[in-house]
Amino acid sequence: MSTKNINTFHTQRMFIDGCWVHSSSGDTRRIVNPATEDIIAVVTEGNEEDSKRAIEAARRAFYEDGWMESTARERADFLVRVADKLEEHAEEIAVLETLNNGKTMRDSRNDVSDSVDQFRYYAGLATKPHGQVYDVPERMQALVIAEPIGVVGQIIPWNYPLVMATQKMAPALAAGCTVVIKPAEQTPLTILKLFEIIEEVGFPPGVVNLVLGKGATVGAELASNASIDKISFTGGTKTGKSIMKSAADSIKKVGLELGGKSPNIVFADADFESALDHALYAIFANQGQVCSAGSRLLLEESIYEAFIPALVEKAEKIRVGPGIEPDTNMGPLISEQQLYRVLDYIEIGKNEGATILTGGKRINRKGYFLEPTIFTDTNPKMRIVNEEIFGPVLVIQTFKTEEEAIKLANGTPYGLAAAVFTSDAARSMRVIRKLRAGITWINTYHATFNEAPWGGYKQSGIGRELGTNGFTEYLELKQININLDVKPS
Ligand code: TXE
Repeated sequence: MSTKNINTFHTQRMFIDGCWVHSSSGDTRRIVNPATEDIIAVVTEGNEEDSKRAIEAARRAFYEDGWMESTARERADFLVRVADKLEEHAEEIAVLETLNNGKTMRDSRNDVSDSVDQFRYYAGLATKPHGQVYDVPERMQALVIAEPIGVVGQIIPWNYPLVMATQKMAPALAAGCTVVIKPAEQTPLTILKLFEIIEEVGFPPGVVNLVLGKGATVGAELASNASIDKISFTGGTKTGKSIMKSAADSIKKVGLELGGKSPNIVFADADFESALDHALYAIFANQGQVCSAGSRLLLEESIYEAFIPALVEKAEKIRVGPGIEPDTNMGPLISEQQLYRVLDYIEIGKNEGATILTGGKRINRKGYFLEPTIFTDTNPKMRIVNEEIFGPVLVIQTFKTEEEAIKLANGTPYGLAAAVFTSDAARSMRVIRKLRAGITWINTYHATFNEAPWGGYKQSGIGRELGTNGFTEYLELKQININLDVKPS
């Protein structure tokens, strides 16, 4: 929805080289509340030229203006101040997130709180010891020091507009990199608020830049421009592949957090009520628009008859409505386009011969609302079993043995997350160790912490975010070998 010069609203600008600017083209974009379909803001629509300007500013800030040589304590101070101001405006930002993205207020509040914590965590990490000292065979001393990678491009999706941005920005800035960040077209509002804070805190010009606009223009420029030293992307696997190809030309470092089709395995000996509640939370949290969503429920055959009616009954009690209303459990999908993408998958599932147990339809009201949907009678070859749907659609598979559960769980090209529900401790570890996934749970789902690394096996991505690994992703290692035998003559 890109338009020329709409005057209805004050057009929000982007932040390049320490200044709020309109795009060079004058284009604007309308931002929609997915719960009401109302236009809630108009923002400037950047393009390749604007991206190039931001990249040049970030390069100058890093190589010429001294950010490269800033001390860890200076950087930590900036990050702590961002955290404090974000916390001060937490409720206002959470409301904005819900209006722009559709998610429930509970989810938005959690996201803002995670963002605050990320700035504090990486502020702390910046000043901790980094580097190594080696004993080497000759009369030498070998040291390894860590240095910032340089100019970083970061591309953010629409499902977690603020928290995905801060989990990339905070470690990059703590490491001493400069940043050019692009939010998703649909969801720029909370990141715009974050940049007001960035401005107030007073980062030197060019250190942190925000370019708004399309993936195909702004995003593609970040991925291909040789002046970017690392590109970090969260989004769909198809887009991730194209970013990796573009990055290959300049051998820029690549971090990718992509899609998933994560299995949630429930054995017959699991605590019934807990497994039930988590199975629903795994798929319907954030409307199923979560990369780690438990979108495949793998049920041991012997509990199928008891589990399914209870699951359907609870799914039908989920209150779907605007996220801003306090008793809402599930909000709308992000856009009409995403709603139709998910509805298409529902048709595909029906045509493949799967049975809908509940849901399957758009809800008849304004906004992009969809009924919580559950499919059974599936087989591992079906597209709805293998492809990421990215909506509130659960697919059920059944198994008889532990080996069969593991085979089914590992049977897609993805490897982001997985969970096991059982009361047998040895089995839980035995199964988890065989699952090819980067984020796993035993008797819970979706619990995640800024302290631990986040990322996927197989086609779910490359590299890790969060924790200490999320920090080292923005560092280069340099070895320094010192000859100890040189003496003054
Ligand atoms: O994602 P895209 P879309 C999955 C999910 C969803 C599908 C499509 O399955 O149904 O992707 O959603 C930017 N060069 N996920 O089309 O395209 C884009 O502007 C550079 C999973 O919205 O991946 C946005 O900022 N950048 C996921 C970001 O990429 C490009 C979250 C994500 O958009 C680009 C979102 C290009 N050529 C979708 N094209 C997750 N892993 O959480 C687009 N972009």
